Amino acid sequence: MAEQKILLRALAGETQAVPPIWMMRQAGRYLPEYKATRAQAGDFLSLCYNPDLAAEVTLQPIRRYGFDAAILFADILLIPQALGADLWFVTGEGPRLSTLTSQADFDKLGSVDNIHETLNPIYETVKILSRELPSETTLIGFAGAPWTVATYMIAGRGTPDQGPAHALMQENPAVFEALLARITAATIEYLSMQIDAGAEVVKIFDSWAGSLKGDTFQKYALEPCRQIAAALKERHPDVPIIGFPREAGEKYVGFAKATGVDCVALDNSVDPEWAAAHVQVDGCVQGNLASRHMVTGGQELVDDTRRIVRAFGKGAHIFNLGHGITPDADPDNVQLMIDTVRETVAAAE
Ligand code: 1CP
Repeated sequence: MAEQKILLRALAGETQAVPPIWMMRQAGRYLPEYKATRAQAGDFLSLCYNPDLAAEVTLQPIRRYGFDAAILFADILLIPQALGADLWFVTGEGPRLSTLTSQADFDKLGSVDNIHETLNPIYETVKILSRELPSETTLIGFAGAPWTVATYMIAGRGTPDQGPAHALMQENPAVFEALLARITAATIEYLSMQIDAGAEVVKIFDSWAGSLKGDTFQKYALEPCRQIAAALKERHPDVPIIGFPREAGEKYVGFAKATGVDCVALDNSVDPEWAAAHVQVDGCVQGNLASRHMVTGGQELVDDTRRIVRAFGKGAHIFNLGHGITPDADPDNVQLMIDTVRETVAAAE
């Protein structure tokens, strides 16, 4: 049997001399080759739904940097669109969707059985990637977590405090919970199809988990993630799952055990030594370099990278940023990060 890929070994709990490396949003506007392919596609959604071009932009950062994992190029907002919400992107501003604030709005959503009509091109992209990726590179599929996806569906756009979603949770809990259940069911089918098409790992992005306080975190971040993980593990027991309850703070502790995910991705607000002691004790962790270093570079990038590699070096770790790389990042700083990870390990030996 071929030796297992290094990212899969980390997810299985193995401590490695050099941690596998990839980067959230590694395909994106900081890369000139991405901008060129996106221009060829026309707009962002046309790029997502064009399997050849979506595979191409997924491969670009692998060719440039040799990352240990490729993440499927798509977006978490394709699920709302597949459920019948209108979705468009306003240049320079971000996504816009039809809003969902009442039972009548909820009743207009389509059924989970019909999502694949919209999402078939995404499975096609996964198939192309599993043929074309280098044999040592792991293919990661993904979806948004139900709460994060719901925040966009309810407000119709990104919001700084997820206010409209919190309001619906208070004012109409029945509709709010029905929406979360519909997204949860759709996400299970979507990720399962990605796995059937060749995704070797899946990641669940709960970018707005941090705004769920008290028992709402348990009900609307942890529980949906547990349901998705349980359903996927039943169908695909060998496929590892990465959970990312961003800004969960102390609630990162025990998250992997409570949900059944194999790895917890950490944002950059948590201290790496603290996370090694309290989160990594349960298994693999991913993260947690601040994305701003990809813009500013220099000695601070080197120092923080070294600190993270050392803090997590005694357990299973996937080196990554704490959030996505931003369009103003300098591609040379990404190379500096990769070189620093490898040199730090060599220096410690
Ligand atoms: O063409 C462009 O540059 C548009 C920017 C862009 C990109 C590159 C968007 C719009 N989505 C993506 C791709 C994307 N989105 C990936 C691809 C794979 C990779 O990482 O390389 C992934 C995994 C996502 C996930 C995603 N989309 C999240 C979760 C992760 C996170 O960043 O917190 C979220 C919240 C979205 C929604 C979204 N899509 C795009 C934007 C600008 C946003 C955020 C909108 C907002 O909150 O205002």
